[in-house]
Amino acid sequence: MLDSCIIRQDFPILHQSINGKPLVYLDSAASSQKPLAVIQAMDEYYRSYHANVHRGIYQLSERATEAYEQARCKVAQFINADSWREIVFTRNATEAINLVAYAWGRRNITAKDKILVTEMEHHANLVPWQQVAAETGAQLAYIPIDERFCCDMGAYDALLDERVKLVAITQMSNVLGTILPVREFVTRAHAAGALVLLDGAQGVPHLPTDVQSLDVDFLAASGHKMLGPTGSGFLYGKRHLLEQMPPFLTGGEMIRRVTWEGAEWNELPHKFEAGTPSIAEAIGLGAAVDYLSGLGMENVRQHEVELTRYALERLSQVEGICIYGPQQVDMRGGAIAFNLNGLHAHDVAAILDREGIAIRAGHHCAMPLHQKMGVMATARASFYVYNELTEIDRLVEALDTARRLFGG
Ligand code: C6P
Repeated sequence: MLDSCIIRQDFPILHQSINGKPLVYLDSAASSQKPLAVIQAMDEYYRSYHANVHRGIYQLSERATEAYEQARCKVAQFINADSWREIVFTRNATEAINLVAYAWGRRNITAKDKILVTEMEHHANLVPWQQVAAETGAQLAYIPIDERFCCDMGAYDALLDERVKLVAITQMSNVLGTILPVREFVTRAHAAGALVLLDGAQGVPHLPTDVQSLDVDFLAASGHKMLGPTGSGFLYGKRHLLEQMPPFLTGGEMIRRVTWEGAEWNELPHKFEAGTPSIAEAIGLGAAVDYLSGLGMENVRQHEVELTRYALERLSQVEGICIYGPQQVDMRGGAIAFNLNGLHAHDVAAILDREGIAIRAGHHCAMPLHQKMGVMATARASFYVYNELTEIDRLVEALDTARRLFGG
């Protein structure tokens, strides 16, 4: 495992008490905490070289432009994109998926076509496709999950026909923790002539991700879930696809030339970055990528495998608990949703908060999935590089307290 004692020194926010108890932060799937390296990179930008990018012929602007573009290269390298031109900065994964839905979906999907998504998608990778389907008349079909909380690949094959234009799937479920066999999805989709959009909001922060070996056509991710600042995210798209797509938003920055009659678009990726971008946030994301690369994504994954293994073992001993998601750690990541018999998930979260433990409760923006599971809400603990086994012990103790308090 990674030495979380050392790692925790880099995260100032973790060194505090909540309700008189040392904070245990188990909500990284919603948003991760930030290391000093990220905070300092953004601070340094604002203190020493803030200026707009791609515009000024003066030193501050040139320095800001260089740092902004360097961050893009770091992201490209992190996911092994073929070129930095394939990385478009966005505010988050949601915006990246909407970019594809607007600029590619509405252009390429017609009433004859089908879009496939899984039943475990976050609303961010579901509602945009419902909208595209509603506007174009295309059919939206769902790849079912089985009793192991994995995708039913036989059902996927049955749904895949020549009408399917897009398969939009998550890399890792934010509720079940399920890791999808992305390469298998892609091989079958491509054989059927469909493109694949991968929602990497939960996968990219926790799993080594290589877009070329996965051969996905688009990948969306959020910076704030991978140690970066809020307001940072990115879209990866294969260059030939991005080249063919019209812009999503229009205005300054994204043009090459404007006349009274019209405009010509800038080259990639600037064509998709209208207006002044989130410069500090991109620089912060670059620092986050450096931090994760320094740890090594294989080590990040291994650390979370150990945490998840221990958590599943300890949690399964809690009386009256129901855990949603695969049992085997090689098939899942460190987001564990559960319910305690007779207790509402919000009550569980509120009691844990009294013990200084932060978890999330609700439908986690996956309402159809919760409907399928027959529950309105779940409690969810999720881990990252700074979490330790002793924090799982604290979680289990607090759940026992919750059960006793409510007489469960
Ligand atoms: N899930 C969670 O607590 P944004 O909000 O754009 O940064 O990320 C959207 C998103 C997309 N896909 C998946 C699989 C996600 O988990 C998320 C965000 C958070 O689970 C907030 S709802």
